[in-house]
Amino acid sequence: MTLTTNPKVPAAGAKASFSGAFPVERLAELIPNPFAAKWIAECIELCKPDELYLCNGSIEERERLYARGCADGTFVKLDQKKWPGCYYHRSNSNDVARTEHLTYICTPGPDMVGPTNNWMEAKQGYAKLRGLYDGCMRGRTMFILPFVMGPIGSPLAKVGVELTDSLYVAVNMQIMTRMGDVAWRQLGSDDEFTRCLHSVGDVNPDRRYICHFPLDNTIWSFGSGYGGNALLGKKCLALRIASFLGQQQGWMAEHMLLMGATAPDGKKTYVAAAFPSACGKTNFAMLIPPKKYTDAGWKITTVGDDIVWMWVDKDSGKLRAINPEAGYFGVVPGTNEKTNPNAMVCMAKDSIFTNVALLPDGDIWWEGKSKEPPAECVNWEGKKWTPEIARQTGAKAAHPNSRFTAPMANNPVLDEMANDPAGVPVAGIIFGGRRSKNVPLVYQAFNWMHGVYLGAMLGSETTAAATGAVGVVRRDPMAMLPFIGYNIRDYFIHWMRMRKVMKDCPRVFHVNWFRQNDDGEFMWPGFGENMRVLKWIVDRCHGKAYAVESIIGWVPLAKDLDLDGLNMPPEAFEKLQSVSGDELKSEILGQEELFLKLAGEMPKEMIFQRELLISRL
Ligand code: GTP
Ligand code: SPV
Ligand code: MN
Repeated sequence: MTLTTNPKVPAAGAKASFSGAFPVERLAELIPNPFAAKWIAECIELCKPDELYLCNGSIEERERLYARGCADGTFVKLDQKKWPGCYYHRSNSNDVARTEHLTYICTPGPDMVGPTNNWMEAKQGYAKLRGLYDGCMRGRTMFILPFVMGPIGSPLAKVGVELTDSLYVAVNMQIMTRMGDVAWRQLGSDDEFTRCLHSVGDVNPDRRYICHFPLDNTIWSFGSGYGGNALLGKKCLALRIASFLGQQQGWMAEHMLLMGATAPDGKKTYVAAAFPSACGKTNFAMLIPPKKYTDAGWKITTVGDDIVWMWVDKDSGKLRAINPEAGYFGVVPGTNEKTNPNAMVCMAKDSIFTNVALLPDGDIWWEGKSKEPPAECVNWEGKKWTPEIARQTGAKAAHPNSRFTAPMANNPVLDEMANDPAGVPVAGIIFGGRRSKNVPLVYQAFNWMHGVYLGAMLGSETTAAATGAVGVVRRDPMAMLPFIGYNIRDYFIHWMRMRKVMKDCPRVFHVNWFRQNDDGEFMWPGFGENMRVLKWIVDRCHGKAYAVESIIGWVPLAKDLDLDGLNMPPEAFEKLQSVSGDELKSEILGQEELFLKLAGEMPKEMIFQRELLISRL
């Protein structure tokens, strides 16, 4: 049985594809596509693995791989009463987040990648990495993972084949993608698939390269086993390569969640939201509304929590979207029954936990799981951890970027369209960052072009999802700074041009759940209470809710947004929404960072939007 296959697609006529180890002589027989077989043979010759293991994504296969992983130390089987089907993995402590400074776009010349990407000349990139791959799988197994990104049958669905020497990557990819026969069937006799080669190497940051060759539809990743660096269907294919293809072919790949909001009258509105890494996408995508909303008939359903692919439907002229993934690779710390009960259900079975703390009885813990920490555990670094040690040294039990990998089929509020190849219509687009100062809770752009400007100028405090300093405000356009696979100038232009092919475009909004008062406390309760903001947004999409025009955009007054039952007096809300002249000036100065980076290449529409803002000020 294959997981998360679209039931609408007829079953394969052929027998289920092979799963397991096989000798190289059987390669041509077992790999149904000649282009894939040829490429795999070349990679085998380069990497020289001891064993080949073809995956078909079945549950039975996953159990076999978990058993292997428990035997070789990749996994620890958790207490199966508490965590049925769940396994624990601890990574190398130097390999716990995306490494943006080691991530490259490799093209013939630097102009294609622009000022926000690391560039490597393509031939040099291949040469450098070929040296690293040479013999790197001696004594190891090469797992062959055929997968599809996107609901089966969707016009945008893309096939990839990942070759990896990491068993951890193999099982994670089984959860995160649609794997096996579906991929071979979609590929047919074509050679259009993303060639994904991955080796953990010796997990040495000095020999770590995450290289993308968009012109060859190829990804070469070496030296890291971390999600975004190693699960190549995710950020590498579904964002960097896909954004490049989308720009060429007239569609969009974005770092967005996608959710449905069903109102009491039964009308469902889909919105997509771009927040940077570890800034609330998974939480927002699965939110459980406050009781009075559910009592009234509101319901939130999840299509996706991290990535969307969007295109303009020819007939309606409206934007539609799919989630290319089949699972969630979510931030664990801070997740509990109060903040995100649906995520707790998602990870309750058949999931992988990476870099949380392990208890002696096979249970797990993380900061924010419960008020009471365990008396003793082994932390993400494999060291003894007690609350006392934490007090003395500041050591964390779970790494701040510890993650769960869970099948989206586990989600109790999975949207009924999540597997539908036709996708869902997008009525609203939300941009949001993590901003402790200066940025209000919510406002709406005047129009698409102004919305593109707001997205382009998005600022956010850096998080533990990428290595480097945490808490520094940086410009993260559309939450895509680390994921645009080409020149950001062309990316902005692509966003503006999309308007021309839409008959009716989504309304655009800006939110910030993270504003703090002078005591460093969050001014907005967040999580489920974000429903109140979402309701205003949904109503605005249908031309219903009230707002007043301000310098920055359309803003709700206290009376326009439902604060009933929140213990938030109107003055507190106005404070949360207010932006002083000085705050706005400092924000405009902060945007300068991006203008300087693009130097003379910032599209003139963006310069015009800034001039308009300054003149309003
Ligand atoms: P990636 O998977 O890295 O792309 O992250 P994400 O955008 O899905 O972020 P996620 O929902 O996992 O949230 C990241 C962190 O922000 C978690 O620790 C959450 O508890 C916290 N968080 C999410 N939503 C809110 C909110 O509304 N208010 C506050 N204060 N914290 C939040
Ligand atoms: C992010 O960093 O935005 C993530 C986690 O969603 S990873 O897939 O590792 O990039
Ligand atoms: Mn993400």
